Amino acid sequence: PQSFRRLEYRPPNFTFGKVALDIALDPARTIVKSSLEVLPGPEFKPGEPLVLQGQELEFVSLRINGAAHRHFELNPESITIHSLPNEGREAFMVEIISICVPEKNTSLMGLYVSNGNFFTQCEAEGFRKITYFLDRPDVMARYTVTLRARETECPVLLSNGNLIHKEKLPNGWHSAVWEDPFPKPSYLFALVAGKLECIEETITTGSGAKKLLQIWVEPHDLNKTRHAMDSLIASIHWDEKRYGLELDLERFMIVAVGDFNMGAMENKGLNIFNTKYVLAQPETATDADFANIESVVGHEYFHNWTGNRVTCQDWFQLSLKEGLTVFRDQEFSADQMGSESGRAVKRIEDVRTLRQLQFPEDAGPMAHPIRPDEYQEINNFYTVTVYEKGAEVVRMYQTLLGVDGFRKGMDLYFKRHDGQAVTCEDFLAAMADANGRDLTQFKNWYSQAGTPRVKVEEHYNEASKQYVLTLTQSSAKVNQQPFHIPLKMRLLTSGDDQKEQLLELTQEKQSWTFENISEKPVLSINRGFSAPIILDFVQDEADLLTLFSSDDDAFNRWEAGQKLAMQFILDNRLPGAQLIAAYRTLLLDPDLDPAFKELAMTLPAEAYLYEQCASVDPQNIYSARRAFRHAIATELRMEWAALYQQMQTPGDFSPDGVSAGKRSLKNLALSMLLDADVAIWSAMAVNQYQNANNMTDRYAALSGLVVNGSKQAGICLRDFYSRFTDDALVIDKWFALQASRPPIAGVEPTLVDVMRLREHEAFKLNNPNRVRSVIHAFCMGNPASFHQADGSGYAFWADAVLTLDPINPQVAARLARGLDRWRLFAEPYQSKMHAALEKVAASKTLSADVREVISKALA
Ligand code: BAL
Ligand code: ZN
Repeated sequence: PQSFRRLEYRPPNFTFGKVALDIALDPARTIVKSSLEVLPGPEFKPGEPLVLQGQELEFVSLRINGAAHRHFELNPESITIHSLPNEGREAFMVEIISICVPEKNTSLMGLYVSNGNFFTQCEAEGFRKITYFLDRPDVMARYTVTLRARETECPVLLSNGNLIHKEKLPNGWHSAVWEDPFPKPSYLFALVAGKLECIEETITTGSGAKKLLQIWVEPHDLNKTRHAMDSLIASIHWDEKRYGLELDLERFMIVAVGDFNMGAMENKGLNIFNTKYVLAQPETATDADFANIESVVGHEYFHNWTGNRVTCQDWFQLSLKEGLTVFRDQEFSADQMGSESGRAVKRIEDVRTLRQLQFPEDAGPMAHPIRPDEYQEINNFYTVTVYEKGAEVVRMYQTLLGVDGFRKGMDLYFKRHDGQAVTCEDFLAAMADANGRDLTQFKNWYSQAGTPRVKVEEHYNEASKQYVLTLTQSSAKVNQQPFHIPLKMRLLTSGDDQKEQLLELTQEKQSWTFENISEKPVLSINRGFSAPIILDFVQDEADLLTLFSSDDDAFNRWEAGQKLAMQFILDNRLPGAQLIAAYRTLLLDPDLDPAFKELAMTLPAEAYLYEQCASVDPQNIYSARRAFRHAIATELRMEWAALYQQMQTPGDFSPDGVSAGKRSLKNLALSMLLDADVAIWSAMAVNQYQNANNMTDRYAALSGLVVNGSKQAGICLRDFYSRFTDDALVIDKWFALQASRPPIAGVEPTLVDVMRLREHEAFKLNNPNRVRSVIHAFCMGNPASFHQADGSGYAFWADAVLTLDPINPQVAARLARGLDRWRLFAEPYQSKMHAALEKVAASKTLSADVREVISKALA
């Protein structure tokens, strides 16, 4: 297989000025006429041919400067054009006509049909499936797009930028012309056509300009768009206020589509979204859905500056836009929480995601730096490392430079690079130069994979009242250079006189001496998770209990609780009286945010526990975690029962952070009560299921019944399906809940259910959301049911990867990641996983996407 290497980057030999596309839309035969103004590029050499990428296209004709041109070769993935006018020294026009077949396109890259409407997805390399092109992010051009279609089938015709012309054509066709005033790379191109309707609003931005905002959906979904519109408006205001960045187009559109590989896509002025991240109303969307919509709408909108106005030189730089934009959306969502404790809740959730998903990736066969050096298929590098760890790296700049210093760096970044395609070094240089800081060592975060470990040693001298802290960093991989690690810390003493400080660990080993420390302090370190590291710090239970009950840093308070629970579970111990008392105190504390309590009482995920083990026995971990949880459920049942009543949110539903936090604690209480005694508490859960005025409560009740094997589960599941049969996103939840059910004694294995769900009339292999709700949910989100000693889960996985690959390589490759950590598992799991991987590897027809993932897992 071909590998692409970062250091082999060469600037393009040609580039484009103006691009005019004329697209006659037909599901079976879309004709694309592309007129390209070709100019010498930065690496121009006279006489070199022009090579344009193109995939799955039927070539029709080529003209240069108006005349038919015969000097070209066609390959499956490109066209090479020779004998260019004047050897290509001056601008010339290339006109190519080609045909593609949207209705046959199940990969959902390029132009495709979903529910009768046309959509595109071009990032990273989908544009080449629409027309022949220099399909690389450092070729930025100005686009004019003419869309033609039958008016009855496609009354709505959308593309990037501003609508400049509409016209009726003969034979029931019509056309629309869109012009995007900003040069852009091809990955930001989009078109949408079909039977859609929108809600719209006009807003005035900081400079006084009026902007038209639209959210386009299928007509029956119009009543579920308000929250996305509110989120968009909030995002626009936030980016102005926090970064001084204004919307630059007259019109900004979001379109929802039910068939989509990713969450959403930031095409210039025409964001295309998975319906999952647009559609919400209280009856059909959970609090998590509302929060995700706000965050994804923000994320795509923020890309308009961090990604679109300043884009990536090449795909190795992906984290330049993604890490930065995730950081921005995290900060936006945190601000929307409206309080310090709300911000902390958001931070804990983000770190939890990082540690559950990114830490395993960084320790497994697909580990890569946030800026990878090599890839076979770029689609495989839209990873939690590039996104979430990338965001942590951006956050560390802010920690080191301060919020104001970070803003100065951002200002300089835009001043220098607006309209350019740049690199991660350019971002680092802007941060360094704007603040007069040498950030040379910080570059290691971009080039070294693996989660760094920091060992903590403390020495308190009673006589001299000195406290010495020694930190030693070690990297996960050999031959790595020390990282520049910002660690927020505070010494907690009864005198409360020590302030929070920022330590910068830059050497392998460093010590800090603190004077006049009146008593042996309790160390609170890596506060707010200021660096994405693993702390090797053996803190005794008494200190952890102190932190859990009184650390003023909410993140570390939560962290202490997680560490305590983790130690107990890994030692297969049940919580003792002291820990139960600490939990009780926390639950009864009237000043604590309910959302925080819910996080503090939620145990570390199995995936995170696995990473703490030298050899994983998944069933042992599952049983130990379950027993620990059952003890908390039982011993605190009076508190859970009281909280269940106290946390009711009567009245109209509101998805705000405070109400959502109350619901989350109430529903945790319900789930604990069901865990304590399903026979007693099922009636209350059924009552909540039947009378809920919102999906959060209805779904939580249903989930509690299913997960705990209640006798009422079946009837409620059937009721749920019939209530929501016509709502695809809710039916996804119905599928996902059953595929995520853990093993229950006396109930048939979840895999049997999953096999049945795969045969269900509403299951569709072509729809990524539906596939993810069954297959990915089972294989990647249900460890205790998936990891069976007989290997049945792994055999199912192999079969699913092989079935999905020819339909949609991206969806298949995600699933293929499911056995990444096979070497970490004990026998018999390890051998059975290996056999499943070998089975997939033996296929002769794997996509490049799946081939890369499987071969790296086996390497
Ligand atoms: N650029 C791909 C989708 C996203 O990260 O916004
Ligand atoms: Zn993004």
